[in-house]
Amino acid sequence: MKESADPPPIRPVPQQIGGFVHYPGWLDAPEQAALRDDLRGVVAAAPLFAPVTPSGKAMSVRMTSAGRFGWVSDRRGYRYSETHPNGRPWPAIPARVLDIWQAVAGTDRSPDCCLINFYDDRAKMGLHQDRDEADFTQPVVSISLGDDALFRIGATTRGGPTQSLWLRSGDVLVMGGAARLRFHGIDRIARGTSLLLPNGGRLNLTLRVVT
Ligand code: MD3
Ligand code: FE
Repeated sequence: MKESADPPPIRPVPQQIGGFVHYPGWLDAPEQAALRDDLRGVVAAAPLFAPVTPSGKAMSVRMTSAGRFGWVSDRRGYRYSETHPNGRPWPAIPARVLDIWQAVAGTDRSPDCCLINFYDDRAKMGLHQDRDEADFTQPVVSISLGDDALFRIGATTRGGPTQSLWLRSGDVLVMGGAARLRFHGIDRIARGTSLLLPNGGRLNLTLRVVT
């Protein structure tokens, strides 16, 4: 017998937080599972790698990308690259991911980079700005899957006041306007808060227009 179709998702009311737009639970459980399965295909084609900072330290987050450009870091520096460290082009951004961008980004342009960050329960990302893209009027869209993460948002200058927000599986966050250049980072992951990823941890997708 055919399984019954998933009911249509109920989309959350967006929450404005410091110029960011947060959609808690934008993706329902079946959508999260479908996205996780799409990402298994991406990671099979472009394996997660542990980036090294220009100073030679290993980052605790593992990464890969989809789309024309991926983000890489090694002793030569941080940059966008059209190839994985293994020399091959990145796989395409899954259609389901592009649909989310279409629904929330509010721009006619399409993302040309989908960075995939994987956090185990010890991984974190220090406060930084995203400023390697050519056009800061284009928003960045983040999609969270798996364990909860404590996200910290600062000012547009280092050392300003910060505020914190938990990002949960299925949440979507849109950074546009002046918020596009705010410092941000991940302080910690709350182990065991989601069953989406069988071995735990968190996947974050960030969609960007690079050129
Ligand atoms: C605010 N990733 O990959 S997503 C990154 O959860 C990054 O993996 C974090 O910061 C993560 O660069 C945070 C939320 C996010 C992403 C991009 C932003 C916030 C942002 C760009 C500008 C301002
Ligand atoms: Fe960032």
